[in-house]
Amino acid sequence: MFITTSKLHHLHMPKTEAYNWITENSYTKPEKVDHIQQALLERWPSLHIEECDDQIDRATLENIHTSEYLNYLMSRETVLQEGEDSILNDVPYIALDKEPIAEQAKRWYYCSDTYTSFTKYIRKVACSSYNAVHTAGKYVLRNWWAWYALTRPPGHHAMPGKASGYCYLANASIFTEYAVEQWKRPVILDIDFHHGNGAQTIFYDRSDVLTCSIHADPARKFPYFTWFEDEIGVWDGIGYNMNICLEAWADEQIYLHSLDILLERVQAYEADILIVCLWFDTYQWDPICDFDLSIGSYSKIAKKIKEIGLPTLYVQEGGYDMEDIWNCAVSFFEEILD
Ligand code: Q9C
Ligand code: ZN
Repeated sequence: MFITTSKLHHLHMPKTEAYNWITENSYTKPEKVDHIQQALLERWPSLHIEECDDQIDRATLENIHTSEYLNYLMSRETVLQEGEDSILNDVPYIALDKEPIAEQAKRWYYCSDTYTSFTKYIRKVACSSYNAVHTAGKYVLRNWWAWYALTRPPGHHAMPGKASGYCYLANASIFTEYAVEQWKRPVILDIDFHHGNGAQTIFYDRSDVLTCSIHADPARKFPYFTWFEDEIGVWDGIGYNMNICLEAWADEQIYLHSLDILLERVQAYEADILIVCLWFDTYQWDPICDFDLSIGSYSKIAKKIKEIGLPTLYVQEGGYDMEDIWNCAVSFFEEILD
């Protein structure tokens, strides 16, 4: 297995986020990917790591994102100061169908929550994160069996015209669309603790991409509003979206059982490439999540995914425990590399 990383991710370091009027330190620390990279290299010293810059075709991004949103991301570099965060304290759900003229109101239009901060170099950083996914994905399209895009920021909550849940560009979805253009039949399997709502939204009316997610019940956790089990797709997409929502303290047994259900559907779909939105915020000590998986659970999850036997692109999403996150990663990839 091989890894791509986003060269520029240290340029994005939001300081704070807000939740219920409380301002906390941001959970999206750059160290988490650094630590994982270090741990994987210690375990497998000859691992090939490719660092990716921000050179990516705008047309590739525009397959998923709106042009006005991409312009907004780009203009942060001139509008924001070095080190400035633009976190919201509140999000008004009004007048959301048209870009406002006032600069200070635009963030309400281009961001849907109070945790996702725009920073000065966010365009560069998000493009470099996507480029790592794109570069890894292109190897997988050539039938390399596993590449891991160890990137930051994540992507699975990003919407065509909005940042959300620490995400700016819909990394996995942009690449999935690219794969469809290359005549592939992809599956997105999202095993982050939170629902993969970007991919569900983007591919909801389509049958040429299967989207599956196991996540915390949105009745309890982000992204809250929707993303329940009865959301199975619309029009051509009926039957091509599958959600499994779990209660708090869901343990290994419940989790593996849910994974079996999704993987059965993946197999029936006869995909030729698997895109896994991967992360370790399902870990029992994660500070913002409430599942009960242990370090050893990740080997078992990896084993099941590997048994599907498809060329697989692993895309990093969330994960906030700074003590054990690399142990979870090593446990997962030990099984993949075995
Ligand atoms: N007090 C990803 O895992 N909820 N995004 C924060 C903290 C936001 C998660 C509440 C969760 C966003 C990629
Ligand atoms: Zn998450």
